Amino acid sequence: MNDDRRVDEHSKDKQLETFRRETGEELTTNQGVSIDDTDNSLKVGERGPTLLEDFHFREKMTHFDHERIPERVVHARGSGAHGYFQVYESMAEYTKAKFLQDPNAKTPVFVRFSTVVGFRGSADTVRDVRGFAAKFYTEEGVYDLVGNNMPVFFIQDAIKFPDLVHSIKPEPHNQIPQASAAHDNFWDFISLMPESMHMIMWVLSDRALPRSYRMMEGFGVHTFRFINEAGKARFVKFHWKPKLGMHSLVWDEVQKLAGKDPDYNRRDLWNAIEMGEYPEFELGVQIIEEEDEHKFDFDILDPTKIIPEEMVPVKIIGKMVLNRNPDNFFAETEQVAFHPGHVVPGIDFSNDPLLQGRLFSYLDTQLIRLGGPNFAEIPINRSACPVHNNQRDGYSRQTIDKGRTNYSPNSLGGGCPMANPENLRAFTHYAEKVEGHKIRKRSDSFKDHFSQATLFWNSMSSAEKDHIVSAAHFELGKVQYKEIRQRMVDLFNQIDNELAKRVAKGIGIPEPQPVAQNHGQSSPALSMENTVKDTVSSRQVAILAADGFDNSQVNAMQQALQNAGAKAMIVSQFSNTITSSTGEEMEVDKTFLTSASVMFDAIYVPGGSQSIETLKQQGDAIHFINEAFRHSKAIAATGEGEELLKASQIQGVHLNGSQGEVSSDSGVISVQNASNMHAVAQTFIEAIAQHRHWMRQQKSKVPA
Ligand code: HDD
Repeated sequence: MNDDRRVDEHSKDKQLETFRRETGEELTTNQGVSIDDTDNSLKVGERGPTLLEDFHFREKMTHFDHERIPERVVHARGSGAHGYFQVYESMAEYTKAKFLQDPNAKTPVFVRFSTVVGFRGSADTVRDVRGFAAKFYTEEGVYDLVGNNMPVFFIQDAIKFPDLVHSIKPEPHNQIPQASAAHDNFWDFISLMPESMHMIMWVLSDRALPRSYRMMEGFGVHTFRFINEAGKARFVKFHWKPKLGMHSLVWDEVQKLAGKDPDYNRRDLWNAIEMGEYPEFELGVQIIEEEDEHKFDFDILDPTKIIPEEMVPVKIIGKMVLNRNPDNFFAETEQVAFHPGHVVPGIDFSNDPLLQGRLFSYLDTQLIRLGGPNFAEIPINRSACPVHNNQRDGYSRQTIDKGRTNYSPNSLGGGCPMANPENLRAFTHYAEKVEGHKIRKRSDSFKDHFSQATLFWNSMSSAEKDHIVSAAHFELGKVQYKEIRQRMVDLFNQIDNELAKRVAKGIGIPEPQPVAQNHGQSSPALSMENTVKDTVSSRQVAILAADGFDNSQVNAMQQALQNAGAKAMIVSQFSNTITSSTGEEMEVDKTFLTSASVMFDAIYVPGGSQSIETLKQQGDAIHFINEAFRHSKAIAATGEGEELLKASQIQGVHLNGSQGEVSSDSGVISVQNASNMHAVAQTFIEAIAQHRHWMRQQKSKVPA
């Protein structure tokens, strides 16, 4: 018996290796019998009927017929990656969890990011919460941190989850709409569920449109417990902070991307890892002493509440690096089974009623989704440390348990496997003292549904507020029943009168009178404006060019972008090579047909009079510029490139770079005299790092 529990960064990979299979040369049946023809079924004569004895046909066909498993009832569409987690310093003071002790130890992880509402084949870029589920293969067993990219949830009690999900999924009579909350059923439900309003503010905000899975925060949402070696418990909230900062797309852009590249976020994650741009997230914790449980003006067991970072700082304790794509989507990303109940010694639950219900649902769902109780044997789900118990049999059992005993206590098997109360490594549930009457009732401490929604609204920049209001116009604009829109305006009015009036204006509802006083508090950590904006690492830049482009300008810009970690691509009319004004040839990476401005973070237009004259005649090139401008992206033009900007609708509105001067007003850099390409490129790079330039005025005048 090998009972070695040691786990290192490579343990999980080595375990998976035992299940991997390369494609061999010879085609066989599942029984290993060689096959001479897989293109023609066995028939009576060339034109006769197929024979039942064609075992190769039957096996091939039945396997195919059974290829699909039920998709997840929520979070059906997702993308996964392997990596490792490493703690920065021992957390022994707070928790005995082994993987949080040794800064030199790397624990293997598998992470799955997901959208919530859409079906498995739906588009990535939709307005939705994103799942952020991490599986840690620790030497004390599997630990799952099953979180989202928003720190609160729609409901306070898990018993409402089926209602919530029914309301947001496509309506049952016609299965419309796909991957969208913009329909009557959802807003009908929400308008009757004031506890959802804090979460609704997050869902209407830019957080619901991440530029990349690599550029969003993650949250454990609930309050959990850390338990240290001495048995002392503290409350803890988990946070993931992306090293690249938090960045989002804009609404018009996500809708276009859903058609141009429905796999946008999936592709981004995959490509980043293939390129060696490994996504990194830091793990942070907010720790609350047990005696401080009641010191807040909200209940820390209420999952519709955050603990503002200004109130309890987030202590950064380690980092996760995702450095390997899965070998097989189905085997790994589809079959991975997360469960908030997968905890290890040192981490425990709280009485949050949403968490308590989740502890039932996840195991239950895997039984139907993965076909029975043996899902923990599926390679991606296997613990990296040994597993021993008396659980046996069931569909597709893999393990060959030796010996005659499958019960406990036993004497015939030497009493093994044995639950040992002396084992200090064993999981011991925290002995919280609880007493009360059996009642179906919500605590009064869960009743304030609006203060933190107001806090969120107050914390937004003016651009973020604009986006929330127009998101509400879109979502509620799709709602046919006016009484639902009215009820929503009434709820927004509980948050802030200005917000309610602005929402009302766009959806044909009278502007309401104030009913509640805004408390005026804010939390700067909630605004994405305050995120990291110092890197262009892995950003995608389109260089628009045609025959006759200025080679030295393109080279200088490409080099500078590459040095800064960004990826520049030549976009032109045909997928061919183009020739510069001095005769150099350059490969075209993408065409106007195979790409679009929405797939890039920034645009550069180099000079070269012939190139610019050609591009000026191409509506696609003009559209590229207008659209990127509308989406507030950085745009640079050098030499004659400025003429292309002038030919677009952004002309006159924002171009204030005069000859020889480098200007980045509102992220548009236009320099006629390109003698100092170094300075231009640096200004452009700084403008890209800003992610978007919301301050641009008159954006709506630009047609795109
Ligand atoms: Fe859930 C999947 C996150 C509330 C029931 N949930 C699921 C996934 C994530 C979350 C990230 C996808 C995991 C994966 O990639 O496979 N869920 C959350 C968060 C919640 C939450 C952060 C609130 C704080 N969920 C929640 C409740 C219930 C569920 C209240 C039911 C009582 N969730 C499920 C589920 C899913 C699931 C039905 C579907 C597929 C799966 O579990 O494996 O059991």
